[in-house]
Formats: sequence, structure tokens, C-alpha cells
Amino acid sequence: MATAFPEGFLWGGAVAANQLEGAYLEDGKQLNVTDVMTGIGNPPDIRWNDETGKWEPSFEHDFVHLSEEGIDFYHRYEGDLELMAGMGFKAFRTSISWARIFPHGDEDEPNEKGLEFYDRLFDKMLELGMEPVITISHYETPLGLLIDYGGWLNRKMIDFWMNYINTIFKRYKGKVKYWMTFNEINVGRMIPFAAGGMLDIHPTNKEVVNADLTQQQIYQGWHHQFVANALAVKACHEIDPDAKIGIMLSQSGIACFPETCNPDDVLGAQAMQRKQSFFSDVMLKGRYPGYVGRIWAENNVELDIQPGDMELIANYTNDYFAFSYYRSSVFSSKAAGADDVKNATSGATGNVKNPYLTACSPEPWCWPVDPKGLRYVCNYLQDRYDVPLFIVENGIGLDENLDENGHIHDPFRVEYTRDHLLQVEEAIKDGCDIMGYLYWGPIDVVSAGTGEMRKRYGFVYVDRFNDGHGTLERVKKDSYDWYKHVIETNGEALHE
Ligand code: BGP
Repeated sequence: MATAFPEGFLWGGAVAANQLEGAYLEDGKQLNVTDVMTGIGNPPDIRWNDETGKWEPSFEHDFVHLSEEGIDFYHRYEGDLELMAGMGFKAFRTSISWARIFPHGDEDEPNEKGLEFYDRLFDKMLELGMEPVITISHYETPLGLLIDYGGWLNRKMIDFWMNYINTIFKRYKGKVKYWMTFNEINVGRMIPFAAGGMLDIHPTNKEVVNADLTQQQIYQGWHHQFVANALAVKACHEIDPDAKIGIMLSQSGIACFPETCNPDDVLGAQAMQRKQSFFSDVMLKGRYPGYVGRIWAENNVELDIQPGDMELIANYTNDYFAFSYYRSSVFSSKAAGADDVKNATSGATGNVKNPYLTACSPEPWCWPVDPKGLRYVCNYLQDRYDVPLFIVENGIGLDENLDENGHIHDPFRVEYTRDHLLQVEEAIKDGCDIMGYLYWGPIDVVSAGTGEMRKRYGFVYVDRFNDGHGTLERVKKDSYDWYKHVIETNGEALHE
């Protein structure tokens, strides 16, 4: 039976530098913001120093920052990529750790050793037949830029960003065909330091890091990122006309459904969707959408838009829409906390449970499983933007241990992935132009949301635990051969 997956469909997996590379201070690298965070929902582990009048990283803590060593991908990438190639991956997504290239962020010249690492990494991927799909900034703003400049709250960031992107576009021209600018900036309000890359450097309370940015601050920070995104599109196309550059957003929040046909539920769910679509409306349609005018007026937001900004945003929209999808949610106008985001990293926006969904990932995470939500999101995005779609994150985190025979049987992961892929196939039949599917975390990595190893997504197990112990040995789970079979049959195996 022929499948709907087109020839050249980019099957593969996705990770991010800060969650697996380790080597966090090696070869000239300095700290990225996530190097001092345990779970992106928490504030960075930095302290105000009255003498220097600055925030400084605190290395005094009684827990393990697992990302410091990650899964030691920095030293083991060859073997790990061979494991991925063993499943027949056509593409592998990772990010460039910004602070490997510009360690503090504001240097004029890049760190050659950092550039060499990614040369080796991309060469190895290409040798193994995998297209590098590269996120330019995946929660990895150099800490120096946050502490000294406030990150994206400051327009100067655009200059540092330009230095960074021009360096990497020129260096990796011909090697990287698929770029993405920012990972999930649409969750920047919930995760201002990591996803927003913003830090209020004039805190009123020096005991804690202020996570509550004003509406004025956050929209101004996003405006700087929109300009930076447009400049990246321009630079990418000029430097390497064969390369494509996408946006990357969390789109679980698009699958936010009204609890009932009560018009208040329907309008409320639409407002939730717009909180997500705002970002793609700007970066793909090239202008601020009308509905944000009301939000700005009601919150006294007055953006500082410099001459030329809106022309850039209009003229340099992205080539494709990459997104993550993990779960759906339900909005009820009657439930309390309608604006609450229950789980920032999953991007969900609703406030009540969906009685029609029976499965969820294990406690304490408990992300509801909704494969049809993915089909809904694909269709929604295709209708609204009409650009190629790239599913660059979808997967399930489970708490797993080797059994007495040294194996991991993970039928739930197979079921989750199969059910989602069947809905991707339906979306393709619906007319969606889908470039590929990259499973999130094909090898166990440190969780972004909670900073732990216990939440494992991999087809490959890594022997490392929350307290930092473990041999780092890699073991294939049952799902490894299953995914391999799906790829080699271009999806036909989903129907077996
Ligand atoms: C996305 C992030 C990833 C990733 C994934 C799973 O939002 O882009 O970095 O980790 O979520 O989240 P978690 O690791 O919290 O389970």
C-alpha cells in the first residue's frame, strides 16, 4: 500500500545543544543562560552582587546541573550520530550553542574552536546521509548578553545577533540547508530568560530574579526579535541562496479547543490561539496583526519602532513554518485561571481537562495525548499561512529503567508515535505540505522543562540519572527498530 508521505520526506529526530552536549565550559565556551538553569520554567541560578552592581552566576548549589555534562554528546557525537543513521534518519536537528561561537556574546571575533566543533558535527551528519536542521538560538542566549545588556530587551542585541548569524551562515554555507531562527519565542512570556532571552537588569528586588516583565518590555523585546528574524532571513538568502530559513514555534497552543459551543468559550479559545499565532502572523505575514492593537491599547504599550523596521519585517518573511506539538488543551470561560498556562514548556494554553482524551504521559508530567490535535494544527497552519510545514518536535517522555536483561520495552512510545504519524499522513492527504517529521529526543537528553534525566524521550537510552550518576552507556530501546522500519518503508509500516 502506497503511503501519502512524499518522496524526500525528512524523517529524523531533534535535540538541542544545551540539553545534550555537556562540555559546558570547554574549548573557550562560556555560559549560556540554560547552563545556569534547572528547568527552563525556573529562574537562572544567578545572584545580585552589590559590589559589582551586577547579576553573577552562582556556582554554589547542592544539586547537579545535569546540562553541564548533558549526555556528553560533545565528545560522543560520532557514535550517537551513527546510532541515528542506523535508524535511517534523513535529517537531524540540533542547535548551535551561541556561547561556543561568541562566548560572552559581544566579542568582535568568533571562537574558532567552537566553529570547528560544528564543522565536524555537520560533516559527520552529511557523511551519514543526514541533513543538518539547525536552530540558531534554542534557549541558548549567552549569559553575558543577559547580564550586561538585558538580552532582547535591548536593541543592541540585534548587532550581536548579526555578528553571530553572519559568522555561522558564511562558515556553514553549503553544509546547512535548513535553518531556524528562535526556538519557541512564543513561550517567552512564561519563560522569559530562556525562550525570551530577556532579563530585567534593573531589578527592584535583588533577592530574586524578576521574571515578571511588563507588557511594554516583552512586546519591545519581541519587536527586536522580529527585526532580528527578518535580518536573518535576508542574510541567509544573500549568503547561501540554496538554504531555507524557518520560524520555529510551539504550536500545542493552537490545538486549544472550546469546552462548549458557548460563544464565550469559542471566543476564549480563539484568544488563546491568537497568543500563539501573533508570532507567526508577524514573521510569516510580515506585519503586526490588527488584534494586537487592542492588546497594546489596553496595556499602554507603545513600541519603539525604528524607521525601516516594518519594511524589513514585510520584505523578509521566512521560508517555512517549523513547530513542536506535544498535546492539546481545552478552554473554558467558566473555569478559574483562564489565562493560566499549566505547563509552559508544552505550550498548552487551556484550563480544563478534555474528557474525550483517555491517555496522558506519566505523572508528574501528565501531558494529554491527542494525535488528532496534530492533524488539526497542520491544517490550521496550512490554511492561515500557506507555507511548507516542518514538524520538528513531537514525542513522549517516560520514566524508564533497564530491565533485568538490560532492555527497555517501550510500547507506549511506539503507540504514541505511530498514532501521531498516522495523523500526519491524514494531514498530508488533507493537502498539507509537510516537509518532514523530527521526533523529539531520539536519544535521552536532559529535559528542558524540569532539567532532569528521568523524563526520557529516546529511542536510545542513556545511562545517566537525576543525581548525576551513570555510565553514559547507550542502549537501543524496542522503539529503535520500529522507527527504523517506519523510515525504511516511508511510513508504510505504520499500517502493519
Ligand atoms: C520543547 C523544547 C525542547 C524540549 C521539549 C520537551 O518545548 O523546545 O527543548 O525539551 O519541549 O520538553 P521537556 O524536555 O520539558 O519534556
